[in-house]
Amino acid sequence: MARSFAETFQKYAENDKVPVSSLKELIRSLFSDPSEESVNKVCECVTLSKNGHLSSDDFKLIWENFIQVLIKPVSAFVIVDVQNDFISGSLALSSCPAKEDGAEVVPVINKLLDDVVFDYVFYTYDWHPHNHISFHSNLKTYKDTLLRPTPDQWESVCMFDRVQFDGRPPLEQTMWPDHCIQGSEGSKLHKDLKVIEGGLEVYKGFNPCIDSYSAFWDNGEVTSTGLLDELKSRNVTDVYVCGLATDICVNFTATHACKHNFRVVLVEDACRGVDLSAISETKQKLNDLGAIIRTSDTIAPLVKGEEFPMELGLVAAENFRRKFANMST
Ligand code: VGL
Ligand code: ZN
Repeated sequence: MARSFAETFQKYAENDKVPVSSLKELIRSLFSDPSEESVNKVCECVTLSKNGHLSSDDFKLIWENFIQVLIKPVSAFVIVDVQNDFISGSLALSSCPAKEDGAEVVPVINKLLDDVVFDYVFYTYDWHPHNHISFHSNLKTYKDTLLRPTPDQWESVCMFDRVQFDGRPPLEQTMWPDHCIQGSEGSKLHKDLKVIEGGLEVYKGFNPCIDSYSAFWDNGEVTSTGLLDELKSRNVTDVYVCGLATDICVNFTATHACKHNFRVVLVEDACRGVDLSAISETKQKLNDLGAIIRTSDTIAPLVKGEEFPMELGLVAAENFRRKFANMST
């Protein structure tokens, strides 16, 4: 496909205007295996439901705010919680129901860091104070804020049980073993994980009173970690998510990335999780939110803007519509 505005405009314009039917043809040619329904959807979004012909200015807007996103995406690789405690420590995934080995993500992530030029790389840390509310060992301290079970029943709560704490908002909380205590050996990244120069760090779960599975927001969606601002200020369009655990922190992080309208790719072989059915539910839900699930050997052409999956095209098109919706009236 032509990679400049002038060339593309010339190719599709008739008398200095691009017929919407030709734009549709362009859209159809961009994507691999597009359904007519998605082509129409993309077309409606970027033409703001205009019919007939697009002026050079109309087409330039589409070029700069839609086609450019596809061919020059700005990527962030978000490596979630590849910390010792989830691999060999107190919350090792190998002792969780799915019996997965968290260490297996390390060579996969390292190879991606070697082979693929992401614009930005983020390393997230689960980063709890010793008095964190998610630790079963601290339940006595927080028992008076229990809603379910009642405070007098706190001693019957077992490790991995789900309880509910009062708060704004009231929140469900799984009781975990002590893990990822700030500065401890268990909180360190796996020793073989490649830490690249210029990599950015994100800390979460540092407030003793609220857990934070997502690298964007705490579980009450009240306090931000700063990741969203870091991505926005760098004009990131595409977020690649991997790490531990697929069905918990990777799940919440990727979900928030979708909800903040990033184009999201879950790198599935660079993730390991807690529970097999929760892992497959996570993938289904992310797919429903417009994310794509890919293996690490298929990432490079996406990052380079050489392959355009329709699902990500639809997200870019919706973002276009949101940005310029007021211009159609
Ligand atoms: C996580 C449980 C508790 C995770 C963090 O990183 O997936 N899981 N805290
Ligand atoms: Zn945690």
